[in-house]
Amino acid sequence: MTVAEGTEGELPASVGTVQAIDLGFTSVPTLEAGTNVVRLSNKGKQIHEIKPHRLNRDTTIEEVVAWVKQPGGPPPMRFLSAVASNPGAEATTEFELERGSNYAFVCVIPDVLGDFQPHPTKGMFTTPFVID
Ligand SMILES: [Cu+2]
Repeated sequence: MTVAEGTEGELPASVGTVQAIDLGFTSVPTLEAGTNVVRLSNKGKQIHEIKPHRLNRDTTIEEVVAWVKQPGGPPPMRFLSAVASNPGAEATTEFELERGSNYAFVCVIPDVLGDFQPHPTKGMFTTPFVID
């Protein structure tokens, strides 16, 4: 698809920005229970995404990464939304967070500049966080 003309729009207002690099996240805003709009800023050289995941109770990020690498059985998490962005670009995604639940941002894009393994296997996830 080629967009030949039109006016540039603005992204929706966000509570903050998650910055993506090759291959990790360098900043995550403070989030609260309820609706959150978060901006993804891709400073890497390949496409990245933010997928906020709600982790099942007592699930570790290592279990999430293992499941992404080789899915089998019920997933230990549920993703809430997703948005991807090309290098140098930005995008937003909106999702709901619940008090007391455990979350992490994960990018499951394959490493197209490397061995095509999903990015979480290279460390592209955030430390899980609980919403107070
Ligand atoms: Cu990525």
